[in-house]
Amino acid sequence: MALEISFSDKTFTNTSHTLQEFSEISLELRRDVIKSLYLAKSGHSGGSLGMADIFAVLFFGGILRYNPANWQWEKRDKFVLSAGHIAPILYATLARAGFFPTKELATLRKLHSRLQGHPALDANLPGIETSAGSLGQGISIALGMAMTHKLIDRTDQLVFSVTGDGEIEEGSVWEAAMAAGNYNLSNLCWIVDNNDCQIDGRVHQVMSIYPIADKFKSFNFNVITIDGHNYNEILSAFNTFKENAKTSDKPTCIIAKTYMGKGISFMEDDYKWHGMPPNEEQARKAFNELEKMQQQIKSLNL
Ligand SMILES: Cc1ncc(C[n+]2csc(CCOP(=O)(O)OP(=O)(O)O)c2C)c(N)n1
Repeated sequence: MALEISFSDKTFTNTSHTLQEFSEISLELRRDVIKSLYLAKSGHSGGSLGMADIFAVLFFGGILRYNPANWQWEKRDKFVLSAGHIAPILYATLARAGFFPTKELATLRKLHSRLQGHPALDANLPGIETSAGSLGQGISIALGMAMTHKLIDRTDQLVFSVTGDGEIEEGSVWEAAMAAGNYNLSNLCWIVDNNDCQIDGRVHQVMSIYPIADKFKSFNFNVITIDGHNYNEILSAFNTFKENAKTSDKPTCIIAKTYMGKGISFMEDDYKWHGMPPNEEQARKAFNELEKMQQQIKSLNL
């Protein structure tokens, strides 16, 4: 029987959640990623799945301030996905936050869809602050937003941006880092998805970016290293950043140790899943694994 894909219209609130709830939200996001990539027959599975736990906390843990009903609300915090290729996790998150109907997730990468393979500003998808995909550029745009909020408009708006660890092999990101430190942009939270995987190998083998923490410290950042799949550590890092934004004159870098493909056994920690969608058999396996995980989470009563 052919695999039938549908998207529930469930949305999640941006408030405090239990660990159990965060696990369930992340599972839903992972399911959405698998579904939309399976339907698209192309796209980036590994990084999207690996960042699901961080997106769950950032968008549904009361960290990022946004209003899906009026998404261009002028006091909103900004989120910029510099690693534009992991758009599937951003789209799933925005849909589950109520920015647009969840059924639109079925249109990923289709002609004329608002959900292009990389976020596209001219597609007019609510929640997309900038186009991205050319690695290294989004973080400089985020930097500009942080400068505007802190130095020109003098508002308390925060700017969050995700870069990959392969992405930080791009030279321009270090100019952004230097400027963020130099201009004391304490309202900037730079999240590095440190899965040590990129398009064609291990990051440390392609071109080492280590030690990452020392590099950011030398550019005047507060650096927090976390397990990017541990909800308590993710929450605590974001709360520390929010405190830093008020009391410190340094930007914050969260180095999130993650696993590419996290949650799907045959994709985990394998760079070959950087830019590959699941085929039918793999999608079935993935749904089974996520279902099993859902049952386990229910029984754990976290
Ligand atoms: C300027 C630029 N060069 C090359 C690419 C092609 N490219 C897309 S993703 C990628 C690897 C990025 O690795 P990482 O940031 O670690 O992302 P992950 O593999 O963890 O998803 C490359 C080289 C690009 N999009 N932009």
